[in-house]
Amino acid sequence: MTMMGRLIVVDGVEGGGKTTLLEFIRTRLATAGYSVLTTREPGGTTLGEEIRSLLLAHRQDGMTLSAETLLVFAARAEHLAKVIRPALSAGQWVLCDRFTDATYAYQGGGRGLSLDKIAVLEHWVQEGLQPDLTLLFDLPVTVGLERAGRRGAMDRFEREGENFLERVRAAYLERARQQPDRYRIVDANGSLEAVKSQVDALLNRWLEQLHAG
Ligand code: Z5A
Repeated sequence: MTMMGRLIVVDGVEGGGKTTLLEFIRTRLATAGYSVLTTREPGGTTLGEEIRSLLLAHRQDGMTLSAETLLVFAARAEHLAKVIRPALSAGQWVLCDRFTDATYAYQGGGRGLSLDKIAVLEHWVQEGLQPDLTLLFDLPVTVGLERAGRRGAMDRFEREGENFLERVRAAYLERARQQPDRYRIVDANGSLEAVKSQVDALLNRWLEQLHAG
C-alpha cells in the first residue's frame, strides 16, 4: 500500500515572501527524498485559475462577501478533487501557496464573515482533510504592503489597505495560537537570507519530529 503524502501550506499576509520561498522549500523537501508537487490557491486547476482571475480583478460592481467566499471554496473543491487528493493518494507531497487559513483570515478576519459559516464550507469541501504543516509568514502589515507595492499593481485585496490587513494578520496569528501543533510561525520581517535560514531550521525540526513518529 502506498503511503499517503503530506500537505504543506505556506500562508500569511502579503509580502511575507512565501511565494518567493516556494521553490526553496520544494528543493529542501526533494533533497529529503520526497516527490513534491507545488500549487496555489485560489487556483491550481484550469477552473480554479479562472476563478482566481474573477476574485482578484477590479470590477465596477464589486462582489458580495458570500459570492467571494463561495468562489474561493468552489476553486478549492476543484483543486482538492483534481490535484491535491490524487497526489496525496499517490504518495506525493503537496506544497500549496495559501489554503483555508487564508479564508479564515481574509473573508473571516478581514471582511467579518462568521467563522461558523466558513467552517460549514470547510467541512463540506475538505471532509476532514487538513494540512500537516502550515508555515505562517508573519510580518508587520506596513512592511508587507511596501514589498508588495514594489512588485507592481495591487490586487483587490492589497487595495483594502492597512486596517483590513491588520485584521487579516490578527486572524492568522489567532489560528496559529489555537492549533500550535500544525503551525510554525516564520518571522518574515528580515532579509530574504534570514527568512530562508529560519524556514530551513523549522523544516529540519519538523521533518525530524515526523520521522520520530
Ligand atoms: N485569498 C482569499 O481572500 N481567500 C482565500 O481563501 C485565499 C486567498 C486562498 C491572492 O493570493 C489573494 O487571494 C490574496 C488573498 C486572497 N491576497 N492578496 N493579495 P496570493 O498568495 O496569490 O497573493 P500574491 O499576491 O501572489 O502573494 P502575496 O501574498 O502578495 O505575497 P507573498 O507570496 O507573501 O510574497 P512574495 O510574492 O514572495 O514577495 C513579495 C515581494 O517582496 C517580492 O517582490 C519579493 O521579492 C519581496 N520580498 C519577499 N521577501 C522579502 C524579504 N525578506 N526582504 C525583502 N523583500 C522581500
